[in-house]
Amino acid sequence: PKLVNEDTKQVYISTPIYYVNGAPHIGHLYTGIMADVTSRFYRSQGYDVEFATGTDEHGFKVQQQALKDIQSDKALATTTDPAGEGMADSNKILAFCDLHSNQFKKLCQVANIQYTKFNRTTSKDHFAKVQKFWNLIKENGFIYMGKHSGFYSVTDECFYTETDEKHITKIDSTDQNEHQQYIYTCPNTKTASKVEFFSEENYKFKLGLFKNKIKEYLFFKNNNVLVPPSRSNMLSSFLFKNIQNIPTDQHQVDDLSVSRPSSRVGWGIPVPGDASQTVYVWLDALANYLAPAHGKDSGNIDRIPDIQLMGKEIIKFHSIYWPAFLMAASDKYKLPQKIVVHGHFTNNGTKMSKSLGNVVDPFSQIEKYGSDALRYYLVKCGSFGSDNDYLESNIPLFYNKDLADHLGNLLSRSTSSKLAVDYSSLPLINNECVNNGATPADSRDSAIHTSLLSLPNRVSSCYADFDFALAAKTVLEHLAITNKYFSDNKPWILTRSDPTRLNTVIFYCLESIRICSILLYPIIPNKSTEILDIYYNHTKPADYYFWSGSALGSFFTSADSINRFKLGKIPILFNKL
Ligand code: ME8
Repeated sequence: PKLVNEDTKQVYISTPIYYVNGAPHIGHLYTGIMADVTSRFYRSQGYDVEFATGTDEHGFKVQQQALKDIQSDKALATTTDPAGEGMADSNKILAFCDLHSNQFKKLCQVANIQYTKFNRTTSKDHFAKVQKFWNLIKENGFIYMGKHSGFYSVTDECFYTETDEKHITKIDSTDQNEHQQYIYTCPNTKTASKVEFFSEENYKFKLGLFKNKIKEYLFFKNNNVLVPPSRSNMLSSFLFKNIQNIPTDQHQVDDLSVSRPSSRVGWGIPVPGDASQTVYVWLDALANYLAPAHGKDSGNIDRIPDIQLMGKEIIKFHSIYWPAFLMAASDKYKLPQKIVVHGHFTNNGTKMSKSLGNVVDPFSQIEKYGSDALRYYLVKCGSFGSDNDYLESNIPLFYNKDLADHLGNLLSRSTSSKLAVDYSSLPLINNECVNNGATPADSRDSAIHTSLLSLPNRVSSCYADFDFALAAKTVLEHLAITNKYFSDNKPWILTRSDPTRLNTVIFYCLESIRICSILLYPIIPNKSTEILDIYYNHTKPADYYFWSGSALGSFFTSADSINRFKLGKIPILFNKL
């Protein structure tokens, strides 16, 4: 598999920006970690990485929740209003947004998610971005004033389509404003949520005109944009209605309403030149991805993420609306190359979501198990193809079984002082075998030698394919081979009977630990750094996280590295959880 932008070695990776209507949960952390693994992997291959995440702070849903919390939560009302009386509603809403946005930022910090940009849609530069983007689309003639009536879902911040309306029922009650109430029952999950009926004037975007170009971009150009490709099923009904029976040119894609009356949704960015309308929260949010031009050949056009990660429920917004907006704004934009879509974490089979109130708090999980253990768990059991139940008991289980028993055990037994290894003999072995690709002199070393030699490439292809669970599994398999190699060769006997053979055996074990730590670095950066610090005397991980270059080549080649290794006191790195 190929990496993106192999010519420029620059990549821009993004996560969705999260609604601030509540605190972050495990699902949000999951996407952040998948994006962080991607970006650490790309850095390891020598790329200059831009990694953007952030918070989505406008729209009806946030506005509604903020007003509710401000009313009911005295603490929020007083802490956000130091002057006491008279703070404008919009300032209070902003204070509410600050509170939750900071929690998302804090989560990145404790989970070791190394973003380069944290976008907030309430920031000044975002305001300018959205208005500029709107104007480009408008000036190109793709936005017009129209009328829209239909059922609106506050949870999803979108109007339902005709097909969805089959699942909407009238219920026997009205809200405090005497509005008729409706319920939408999701045909897949059977969950019910409230929807409202609106009939209003708003600006519309000529989405229908882009149908064929979008199809070409997603399906016909052979660029494999969607990862995994099976996710395209979720778009077929939208783009093709019925692929088999209806000729595609006879199927109309409806235009999309892209503004809301400010009287209903005031919390947002005004439509340029018409303050009676607020820009639709999804157009507003998607514009967060536009980043300043970068690099020599980019001209003046904004940068678009090359790799976009997200949960499956927002695939339509990212693979249809977003490229359509971009195409409408300018034909110079370089469309996203990979739209990487993962399943949901569920709680006892039900999707974890703020609206349903069944979420797991990521902060307490990190406090309890440490960020590496949680990252490892999420990578191992989260899957891009399916949904997965969050099973807390598996966090210590996976950590102990895989990392402590395999990597930790190998590290402690190979560095035991009882073996009395003479490290100064190791470089010779290195130069003769692993480094120059020669076959080992002793056939007892063939299996581990071959496995170690091909490991970096095998693991790289898993990362490049976004199959991080398989990357970890591949490393673990090599560690299992190494542990068996250790036992089979009985170094505790060799130390008395055959010191030369002892050195060979220990060399392979130490090289395996070193290379496996580098390859696991994107997933468990803390532990890998601790281990690699024993090998390398470096102050920043950048020095050893490359594995496309010489860093992976060899370690036991200079007297300096041997001295460092000898002097380093090996601490017990893996305390079982
Ligand atoms: O949709 N399992 O924000 P959001 C896995 N603001 N991932 C989950 C998850 C779960 N149970 N729940 C949430 C929005 N996520 C918009 C996005 S982008 C221009 C605007 C993750 O707060 C997953 O990445 O509802 C999902 O797509 C995202 O959080 C939705 O976060």
